[in-house]
Amino acid sequence: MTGKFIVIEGLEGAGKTTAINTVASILTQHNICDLQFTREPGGTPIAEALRNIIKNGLDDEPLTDKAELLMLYAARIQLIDNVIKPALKSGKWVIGDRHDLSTQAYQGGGRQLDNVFIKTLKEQVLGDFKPDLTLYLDIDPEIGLMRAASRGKLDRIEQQSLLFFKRIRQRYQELAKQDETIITIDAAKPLNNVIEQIEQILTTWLPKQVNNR
Ligand code: T5A
Repeated sequence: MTGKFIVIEGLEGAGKTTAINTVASILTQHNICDLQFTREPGGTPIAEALRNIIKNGLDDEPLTDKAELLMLYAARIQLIDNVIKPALKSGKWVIGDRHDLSTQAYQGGGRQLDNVFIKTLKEQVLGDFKPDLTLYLDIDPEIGLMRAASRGKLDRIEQQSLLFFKRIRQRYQELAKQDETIITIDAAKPLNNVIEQIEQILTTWLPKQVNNR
């Protein structure tokens, strides 16, 4: 019996932390208690070191957009091969704070890197590995960034322009429409409503997965 991989996606301040806790609590209520939590970029010592560079830079050396992209895939494959795949194989369910959809949205939409380049890299690095379910928390970047800013100092990516985040949201929305495993949640609603939306989605989705295990 292999586990399932559920990913939470969205802009900064979308409420991913609450969503992750909600998913974990619903899984536990369904007697799925062996959970592995991951975050991207990060989740292994090498991937965490890359996360630090991606979020904060290093010694004022400019980090190019292509180098950022390559680091994200390096971090991702470290995490997939060393943590996610072994966990799934052992029957654990994995709850991911971001995954490849972030790259499609941030580096493809936000940074406007060439989509063919990203697609080729993705295919070569990830093959056909993908989440079983992605919950995309859709939020206007002005609201999300305001929430994120209330926590204090902004990191390298959070300091980008509003236009950058608008492009990211647009790419997220486009990709969510094209893939039925990505479900959009209105994250502008109050937290209790966001929790209700997640409960409704999982209540429909989970029985099908558990029966297929
Ligand atoms: N990145 C990542 C890429 O560019 N490419 C990639 O491929 C990947 C994987 C990662 C950064 O790297 C980039 C994206 C990111 O810039 P991160 O810290 O993992 O950084 O991600 P962030 O999005 O920056 O994390 P945040 O903590 O900002 O977002 P969350 O987790 O969505 O926000 P959360 O849950 O902490 O909520 C923020 C605040 O808002 C409140 C919460 O209580 C909290 O105070 N809030 C609400 N308030 C009212 N109503 C609601 N519905 C609310 N939901 C949350």
